[in-house]
Amino acid sequence: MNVKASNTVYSNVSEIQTSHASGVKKISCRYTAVFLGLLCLFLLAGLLTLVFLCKSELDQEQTSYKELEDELNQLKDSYNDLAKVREQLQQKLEITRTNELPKDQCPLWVSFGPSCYYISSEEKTWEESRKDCQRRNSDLVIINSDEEQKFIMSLGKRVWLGLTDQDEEYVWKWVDGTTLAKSYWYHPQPDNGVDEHIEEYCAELLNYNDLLLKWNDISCLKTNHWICETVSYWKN
Ligand SMILES: [Ca+2]
Ligand SMILES: [Ca+2]
Ligand SMILES: [Ca+2]
Repeated sequence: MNVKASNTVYSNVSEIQTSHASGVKKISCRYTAVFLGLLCLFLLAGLLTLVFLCKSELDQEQTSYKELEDELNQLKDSYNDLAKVREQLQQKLEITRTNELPKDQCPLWVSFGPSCYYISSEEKTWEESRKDCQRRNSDLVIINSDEEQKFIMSLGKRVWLGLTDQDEEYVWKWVDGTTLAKSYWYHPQPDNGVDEHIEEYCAELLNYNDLLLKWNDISCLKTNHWICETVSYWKN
């Protein structure tokens, strides 16, 4: 082989090697492109899955919130219904209280109008008398009308009334907390014990003059008969 032929062979070999290297590079680029394309697809799929999961969770939370809202509305409706029932029961109770009780509702007490009355045979202080009434599920008598005043007067006893100005001088209140509206004081009562030199915080019904059975203020520590009144059904 001469030199020229030898150079030609080397030149061919070099071209083949260059061509081969170029082919390897092209294949490598294709694989990289395919790999990147697949990677993008996986990322896209992952992103879509994440969005789907988040949306499902959000939907579930919205559903739970809606259920809670419905439950709250049902509870509000139930509360309103119960409030109506309570109001109706209160009205019925009020009607029952204001209706005249049959006589057999006061088997041991005296019946008058809507109330039952217990008239004591003993004498006690105002406070002790009141406690006795409370033990009998009642309280000291409250005069609500002329008729009731006349009825209490007709019993002919000097008795405690459920009336006091212990909280504020000359502001007379009944034992149920109501302020005195119509009164039956025996003139010049109430005088707060101006001649007795002792504070007078409790009211009594006098009986020393049949024509003038009216009210007097007196020391709560004096002893008197007392009258209990209840407007409820008999409980003892
Ligand atoms: Ca009364
Ligand atoms: Ca007084
Ligand atoms: Ca007095």
